[in-house]
Amino acid sequence: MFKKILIANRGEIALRIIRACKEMNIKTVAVHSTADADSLHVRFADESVCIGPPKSADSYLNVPSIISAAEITDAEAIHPGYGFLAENSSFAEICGSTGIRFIGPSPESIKLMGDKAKARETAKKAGVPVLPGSDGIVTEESSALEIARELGFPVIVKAAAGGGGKGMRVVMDEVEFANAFVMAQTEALAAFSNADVYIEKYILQPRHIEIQLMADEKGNAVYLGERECSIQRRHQKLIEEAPSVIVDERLRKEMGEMAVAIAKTVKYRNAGTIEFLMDEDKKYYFMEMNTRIQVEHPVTEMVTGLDLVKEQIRVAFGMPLSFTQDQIKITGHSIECRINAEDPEKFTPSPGTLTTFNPPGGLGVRVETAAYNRYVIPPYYDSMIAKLIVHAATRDEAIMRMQRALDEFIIEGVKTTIPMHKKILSDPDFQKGNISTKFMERYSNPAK
Ligand code: MV4
Repeated sequence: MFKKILIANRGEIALRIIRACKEMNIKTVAVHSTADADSLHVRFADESVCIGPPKSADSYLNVPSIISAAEITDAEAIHPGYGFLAENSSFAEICGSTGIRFIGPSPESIKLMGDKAKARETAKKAGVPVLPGSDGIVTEESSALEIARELGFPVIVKAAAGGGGKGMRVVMDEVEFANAFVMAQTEALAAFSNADVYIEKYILQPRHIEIQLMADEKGNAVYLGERECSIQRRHQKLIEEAPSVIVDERLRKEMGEMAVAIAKTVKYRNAGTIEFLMDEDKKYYFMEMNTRIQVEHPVTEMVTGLDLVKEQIRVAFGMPLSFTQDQIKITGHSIECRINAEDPEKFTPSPGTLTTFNPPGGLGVRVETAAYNRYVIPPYYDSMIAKLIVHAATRDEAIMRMQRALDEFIIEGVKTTIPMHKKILSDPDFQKGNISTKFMERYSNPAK
């Protein structure tokens, strides 16, 4: 096994990875910006290296500094966590060429799935349903309009280099099309230096359901069930759960096998997620693949009893998967609330000092955080300060447990999303499982 791993991240995910390493007897190297010198990930790692000033571009995204840090500490592998360099194919390639194992998929897989138009073609080739849409990218406005007419409105124009909601334009009718198409191209060029866009039929009230995958270098790939991630706002997920109320045993197997087919088609390795959109008739369509460990991975861990980060490290070392498909059983129900330090009305970040930080506990409660009493939230990074995860026998019990845990979670000094989570958890539609990606819109606008 690896003797030493460098963690190219900060916050709760850096701690999560350090914990997995400790339990595997692997030494850890933390990297940090000057703003994070007093962070728990620095404190709990065996060694630490300061890699630059506060701004992410100068520190957590500073590839030469991170590679140098790995070289001077003799780290054999780098775990990128999520965000920052996790889906940067050049970084994965540089790791490889400097003899450092990147704990994740190959640079080729990252690059392929980073191009959402190519990812769509790959899914199609694997026999996975995709939404009716263009064959690859469309450059000419006239042919784009022709395709949109054939699909029938509404349609959505998406940036090939986008994902996660950036560079998308929904077009409700023909009158808006030409303008929206050019706007999408212009936005894509500005945001990603790549104007490529493609077109899909637009689903009005989809659910977002994703399948967790794990694959090794020997060609084994398994699915670990689904996560329901429909409760989101401005393309930021707020609550995730496993399993989804809408997915039964048969559908889980079918979607799982579809996800595995994509993994096998591209010889995928390590952790990955296939995102699907599901319509009101429970028809599902491939949307994107995420080539990283995700924020919401704990809900899958809670219902499978598996440690996904340890498994990532094992397969990156070249070991085979430690479980087979028929050993994976979904037990009970898990919910995660992302606790952000932000003004819940204005959606603006709320940095500052946590004058009180009292996380909940008790049976079936898990808190993933790097915050502590008197911790100062720096203004440079994202606003998530904790993930609160519960596990219980049933969804109803998990909801009750989450409500109890949210009541115990006392954070003072900054505004947080805890009150918003309490409202969602007590919403009759949420409790019935009657949710879609439009839930938060209807929620903040009772007229809908
Ligand atoms: C869609 C869609 C409806 N129809 N594509 C948003 C993020 C990006 N990954 C793709 N997204 C969507 N693509 C078609 N053909 C609706 C969304 C969408 C969405 C998807 C998942 C979760 C939240 C969402 C919020 C708004 C729009």
